Amino acid sequence: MKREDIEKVLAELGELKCKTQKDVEDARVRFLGKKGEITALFDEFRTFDKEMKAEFGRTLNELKQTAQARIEELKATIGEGEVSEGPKHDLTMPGDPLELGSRHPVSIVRQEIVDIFRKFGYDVAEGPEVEDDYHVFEALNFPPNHPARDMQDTFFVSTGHPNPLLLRTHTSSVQVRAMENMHVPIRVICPGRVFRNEAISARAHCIFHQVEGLYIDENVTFADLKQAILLFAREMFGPETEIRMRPSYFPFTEPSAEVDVSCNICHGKGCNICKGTGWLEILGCGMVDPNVLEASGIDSKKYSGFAFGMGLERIAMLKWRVNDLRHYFENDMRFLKEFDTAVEV
Ligand code: 2U9
Repeated sequence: MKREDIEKVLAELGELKCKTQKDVEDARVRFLGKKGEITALFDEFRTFDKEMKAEFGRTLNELKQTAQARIEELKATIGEGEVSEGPKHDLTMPGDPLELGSRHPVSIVRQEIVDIFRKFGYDVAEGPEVEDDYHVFEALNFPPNHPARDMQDTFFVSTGHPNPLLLRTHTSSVQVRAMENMHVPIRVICPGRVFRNEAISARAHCIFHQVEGLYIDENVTFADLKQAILLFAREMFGPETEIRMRPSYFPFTEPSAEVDVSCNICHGKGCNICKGTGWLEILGCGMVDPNVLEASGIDSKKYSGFAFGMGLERIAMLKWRVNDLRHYFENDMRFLKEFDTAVEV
């Protein structure tokens, strides 16, 4: 190695011109890369004896620092130079399409139900998912030892408290709050998410969605309930739909009924969706138990009311003939895209 070798590299560095970041990278490789000119000088330097090392060590280090500083300087300034060369991108190229979302089937069904009841003059109310024992059980006439109040059936957030917090097992707690806060007549529907401590299967899930309704006024009778449900069923499932009611039991309604709609797939002939019966169960309902009215301060001698409740996943399963509830919770795009009411996100 001679002094001239180092000076030659220094001169090259001084004359270095780059137009693009790629040129800068090429220059870095040329001088400082594994096989670069400065790296080669260092390789040679390693073979020198003590005396030669003392002569060249400092100058070589300075050369390396000069090269690094020059490359960094070019890297930092090159952007400005490029702008004057015109845009790097072809602005006439078509853009990437924006992915459109689609509404979840449960949301579609909820909206349909809410729209129907709004037309009937119902208000829509929502309430907390974490509730207290009073609004989920006590005010709804659940006896103290009812199985739903058990840890086996309900998710408790806090225990050992006289009024423990829990995840609501139905949206009825929202109607209880409506009775506390609104004046009679009350006409309200409550859509929302509910939680039950159930093993997950094709037919059950620990989270699902309901729409419940409540109507309280003077002289509300079972005939009003039946007519409201019939009108709803015809709006929801088509004008030909018939309903039938079967006696049932709920702590909060008396009398209570389960409602079936005529199967609009086989029109009563019997198919595998209605399991050959010609009927599909869609909701439960009943006349509000006087104890429930009184618990929220409504005079049960003057007023009466009806209530109903339905599971949205079940209705969506019937509507689209989905045979496994778990699809609604897995967010698999192949499933979600089946529901074609695309909306912009
Ligand atoms: C108040 C008074 C009465 C709401 C009602 C049902 C019947 C019912 C189930 C349907 C399927 C729940 O999702 S599901 O598992 N619901 O059968 N719900 S009457 O009754 C009320 C609610 C609030 C104050």
